[in-house]
Amino acid sequence: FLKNGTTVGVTCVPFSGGQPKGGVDDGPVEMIRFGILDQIQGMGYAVELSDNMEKYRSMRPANDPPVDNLKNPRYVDIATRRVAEQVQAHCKEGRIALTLGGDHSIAMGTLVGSSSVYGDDLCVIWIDAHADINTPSTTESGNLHGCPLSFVLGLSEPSEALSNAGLFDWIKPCVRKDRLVYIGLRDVDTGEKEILRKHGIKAFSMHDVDKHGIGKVVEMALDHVNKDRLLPVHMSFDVDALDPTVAPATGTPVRGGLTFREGHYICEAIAESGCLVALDLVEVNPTLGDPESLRQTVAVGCSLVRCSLGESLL
Ligand code: 4U7
Ligand code: MN
Ligand code: MN
Ligand code: MN
Repeated sequence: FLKNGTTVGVTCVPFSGGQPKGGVDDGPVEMIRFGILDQIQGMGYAVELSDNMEKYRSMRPANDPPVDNLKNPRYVDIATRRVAEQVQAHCKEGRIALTLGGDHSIAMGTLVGSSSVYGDDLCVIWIDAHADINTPSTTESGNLHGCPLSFVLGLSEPSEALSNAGLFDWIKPCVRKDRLVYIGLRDVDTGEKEILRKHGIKAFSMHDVDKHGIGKVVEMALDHVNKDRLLPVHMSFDVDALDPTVAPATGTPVRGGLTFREGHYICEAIAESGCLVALDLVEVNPTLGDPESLRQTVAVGCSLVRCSLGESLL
């Protein structure tokens, strides 16, 4: 596994506009305070930190009423566009693009960025309790952190209201449906289930993890998107994929999630494949719960990042 000579390009995105709860915008700063950048450097990587992260907060428009039921659409549009530029720049330089969130709407940006460099080859491994594939017409909450995949897959024609407002028109379909795979699902909306079925998108739910074990599930997931283990992989890891006893400080916890080891096993296996080009670690919300839940969640987020970068490989 290549460490020396490889650079990790870090994009910190203190952003909470994709959902209603404040605090998830403090995810990146808490992970940095916990030492994630030094830890990555300590593993033998060079670290390139892009951008001053305060920029994102100042992007919030004064007036941002819903469009098509979507909340904060202008704010999400402008912030994710910025994320896309940052991630693209890292990928162009051959860095592993690490994005620390922030809520999961930022994956619109990270995937546009990585796919602009890796094109059709890009494989996406989405680790989450949720499918995050609602379209502007299926979303009931209107929270854009539940929608990023529908945008990058190009699942719906932009509505008139969205195109009139000039929102999200910079997102072209850029991820292939057969190169997306999920692990960890257990809270999928009815409309999302229909989308997954209709488009034949591969998903391993917690039921599959119970049935086959995590080792087999990760192998099947990689076989689906990346049979020969030669294509570039973008892993988007939502900490709510983990069980709330393992990662309590997150906005949309769901019981019955991945254990500490199952989560880490996924990251280790991806590291072992040698295919990782981009990693998102999102939905850490340091303001939810007591100080111990916060410390535990930040610590587990950092540890997942290190494992994805090969920490536990001997
Ligand atoms: B996360 C939800 F309705 N599906 O669309 C929605 F259940 O990034 C949840 O995975 C979305 O945390 C969760 O609002 C988004 C809901
Ligand atoms: Mn998510
Ligand atoms: Mn989730
Ligand atoms: Mn969430």
